[in-house]
Amino acid sequence: MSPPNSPVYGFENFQTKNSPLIGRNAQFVSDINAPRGDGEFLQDLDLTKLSEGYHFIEVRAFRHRTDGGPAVFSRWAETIYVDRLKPVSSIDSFKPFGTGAGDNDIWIKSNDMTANNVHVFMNLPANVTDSQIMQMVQNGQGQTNQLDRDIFKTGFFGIPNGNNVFTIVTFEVTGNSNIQRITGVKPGNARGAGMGDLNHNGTLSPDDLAGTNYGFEAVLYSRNNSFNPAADFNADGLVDNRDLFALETFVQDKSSTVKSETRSMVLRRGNINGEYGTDQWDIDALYRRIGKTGDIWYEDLNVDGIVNQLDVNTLVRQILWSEFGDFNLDRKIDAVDLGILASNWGQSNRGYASADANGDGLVDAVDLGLLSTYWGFGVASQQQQSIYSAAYTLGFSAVPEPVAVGLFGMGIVALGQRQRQFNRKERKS
Ligand SMILES: [Ca+2]
Ligand SMILES: [Ca+2]
Ligand SMILES: [Ca+2]
Ligand SMILES: [Ca+2]
Repeated sequence: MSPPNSPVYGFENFQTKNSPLIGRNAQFVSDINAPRGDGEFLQDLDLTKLSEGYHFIEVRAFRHRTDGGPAVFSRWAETIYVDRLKPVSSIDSFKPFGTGAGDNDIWIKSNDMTANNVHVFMNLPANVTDSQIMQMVQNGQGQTNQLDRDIFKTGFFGIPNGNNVFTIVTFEVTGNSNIQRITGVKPGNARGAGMGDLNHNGTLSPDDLAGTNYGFEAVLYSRNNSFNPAADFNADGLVDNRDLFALETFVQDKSSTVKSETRSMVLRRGNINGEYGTDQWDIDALYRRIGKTGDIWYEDLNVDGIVNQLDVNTLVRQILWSEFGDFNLDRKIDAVDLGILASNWGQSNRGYASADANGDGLVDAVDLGLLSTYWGFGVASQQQQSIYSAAYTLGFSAVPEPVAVGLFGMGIVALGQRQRQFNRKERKS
């Protein structure tokens, strides 16, 4: 250990390579007669142990000296900038100014204090690319002012009430930059009624939903080429079916016109084949498109990136408010649907309206199984009847024997009741 007054106090020797021109003897003491090195000194540094930002390296080079006098050395110092990570910023606070609703200064904090320039944008659509954002920065848009070492500030007029998206572009002295999209930002002082009030005028009315160039439907069908914070219910910076379905839940306690406008909008989203509203033929079309790749925006109803049975489930349940086996889409599974199944029993090339519930074109035990699983769906309890009783009511001639056998096979019909049906068949024939 060197004493504090030593010129090497606090310094370490080079470890990676230490090859002075004046070599060292067997006692590891500098010796003018020892073999010479090449004069190179190298030291690997573990910069992961250093924080982001500026650090200082100082090197002291000592001249060989044989008379025991004071050390002769020269000093070389260099500033280094450790830049392992992208510069990360966060929203520090909103500070209302003036009296306008939603007029706020936004303070942005450079988390590691390495930022030397910050730009910020409000509610950019998700489809705006990083390179487009960098071009906007190049054009001088979104510039903030540095208020303190780690605080950058700018102001926005009329920030809407909703799940706003703030896109922060942070630069550090090395020129490194970072683009962050912060979603679900709700300043305390905001403009409008919030979710669903897309024009931020304080009320959720049908014009906020459809038939306008700013309503929910316009934003939804822009496929994220436009954005509105009052439409982003799940606060992910996107406006898609997840928000559409959340909107429908949200409006259930709103006016009947708002509810019916929303219902119409949800139904329109299920119009897979683009014809005649949303009906059984859209279920057929979606079944045929299972596994589709490429542009699947229309078919990927549950927005999970693939087209599969889950999208049909979404169409039948979330969009049509129905269940598998409701072949006439009256939101009830009852004797009418059983009659449709019975009259198509054993047929092929059938669609949903003709009792093919699972999309394989066949009307068979699988479809009967689905119908019986959801039997009584949407039917008030006092009006419910058992599936066998419905079959009986239909008259056995209307229920082909294989259907009845299918029902028996599933254990739905008791033996005595089956006997009655056979008797009925005999009477009729
Ligand atoms: Ca969303
Ligand atoms: Ca899907
Ligand atoms: Ca029905
Ligand atoms: Ca089928």
